[in-house]
Amino acid sequence: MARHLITSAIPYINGIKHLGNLVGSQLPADLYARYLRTRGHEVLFLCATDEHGTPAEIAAKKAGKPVAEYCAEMHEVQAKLAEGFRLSFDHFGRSSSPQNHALTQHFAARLDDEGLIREVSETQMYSPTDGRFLPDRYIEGTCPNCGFDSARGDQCDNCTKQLDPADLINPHSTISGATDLEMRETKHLYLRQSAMKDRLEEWIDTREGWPVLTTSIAKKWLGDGDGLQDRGITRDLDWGVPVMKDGAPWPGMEGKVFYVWFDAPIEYIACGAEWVEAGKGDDWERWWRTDKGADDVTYTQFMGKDNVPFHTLSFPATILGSNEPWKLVDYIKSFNYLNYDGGQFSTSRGRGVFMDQALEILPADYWRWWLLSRAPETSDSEFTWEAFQTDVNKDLADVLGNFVSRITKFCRSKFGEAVPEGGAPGDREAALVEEITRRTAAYAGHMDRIEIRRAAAELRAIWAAGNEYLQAAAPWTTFKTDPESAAAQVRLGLNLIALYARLSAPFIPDAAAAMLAAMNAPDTDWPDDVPAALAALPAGHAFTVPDNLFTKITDDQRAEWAERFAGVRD
Ligand code: B3M
Ligand code: ZN
Repeated sequence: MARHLITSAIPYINGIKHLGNLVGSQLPADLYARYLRTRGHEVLFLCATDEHGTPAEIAAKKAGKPVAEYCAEMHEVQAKLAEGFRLSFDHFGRSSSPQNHALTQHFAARLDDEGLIREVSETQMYSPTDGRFLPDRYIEGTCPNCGFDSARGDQCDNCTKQLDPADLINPHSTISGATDLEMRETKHLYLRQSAMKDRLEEWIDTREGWPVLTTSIAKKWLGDGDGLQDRGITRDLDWGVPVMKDGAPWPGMEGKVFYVWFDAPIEYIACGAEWVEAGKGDDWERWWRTDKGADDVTYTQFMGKDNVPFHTLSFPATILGSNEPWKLVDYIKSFNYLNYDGGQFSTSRGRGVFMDQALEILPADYWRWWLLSRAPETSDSEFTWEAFQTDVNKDLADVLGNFVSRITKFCRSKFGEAVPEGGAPGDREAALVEEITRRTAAYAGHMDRIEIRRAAAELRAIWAAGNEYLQAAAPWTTFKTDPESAAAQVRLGLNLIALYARLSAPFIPDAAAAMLAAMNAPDTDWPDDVPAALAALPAGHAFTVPDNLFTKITDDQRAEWAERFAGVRD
């Protein structure tokens, strides 16, 4: 038994996430956590909402609520949706927690004591009307290059030229529309990442077996010479972790907060403390401090590819720079993007299916299965309603659901609702047991290596093997001439259902629970000995016929949903 710490990238607070976000971090992290638990490992699986920064402030303003209140509400909304998708976090924390405030300030102080923080003076656009400095993307104006009238302060979307807010003609604040903008001087703290280039490079070079997607992105940013820039870790905002040191305002930094990307990864650790505070655990340091037992923990992070630089460079720089024995990540599983029906999911335009909408139309297992079995691991992948309908109907309804339904109903009609006795397994049964044993080992191998699509393909093959067996053995025919042999066939089939439930639970936990309940087989442990597991339910063991596990998606539903989610979400 090993100890596994798992974190998923923490979703932004400013709105409900779409299915592309879900499959890029939280869902695969949950799959892995569930799998490791069934293997008997000790798992701590943490996630949280990422609550600071300008987007949170703006979203709160739009909702007409104080930002703290908005975040508290949205946290609850996201927590409910996570439950709906059966994300089995040990704790779902908040980056705005007192624990994260304290830890973020602690890390900044440590970095300062190590000589890794410097103060930088810069000029930035200030809006007296808004009473704040404006981040580049909240300034718009006319592009000096092409004349496009809605160019952003960082870039013109029309001609793609990179811009500086000061370049814009007639700039205005996109928050208030104010045009009386002025350049003002402001001071910020910078983390001297450049001074840590060698340590970071050495650390990354010693990471073994990382996915190419992860290391190539890290290497690119480490780059040649100017790759690793010093990074501003403070902002002129109201909402965030105040820049303080040793409980007092940081001289010269009054009224400022830490940059959201500085405090967000620290929340992974703080979330452990929140988990203890919530009474769910009693010692978070044995997961997070290598001097307190965490050196035998394996730490795996899940995230979309756009978050990789922050996890391979910025956050490790914070940890290494602190010179304290915090646990560093062992393996980073990163994902490409899931596209939506010929384009991209878009939060701003409401294009695609969002977590709340998904659960309104179908149970979590349908989504979990499809998203995971098509996870964008080696390249971007695409959600289409046709593919979704085809896969759900075939894999879940025709293969798995149908197997469970046929075998239980046939048994009930001929032998009653108990595992039948009599007969003995023959060659066909032996061949099936051999195949399932071999495939279960392959499946476990993929799950151990977090090869999600391959794991799903193997699981699908395991389900299909049962169906093919049933088709070939045809107990309904056998029964007419040889009821004893039919009894042996049905006995194996019923045992397969219990085995399927245990193997499938990480992907489709609700269906798996329904299968186990119907089989009256509460054992959720991993079947280490497959042949033994396939004989575990003895003759006479009572079961019930479960309700249909999955309902097929009709063409009408498919057409209706395709239309409903193509448009703009209000
Ligand atoms: N909130 C971005 C995202 O949700 C960001 C991740 C933070 S991980 C520490 O993709
Ligand atoms: Zn332009």
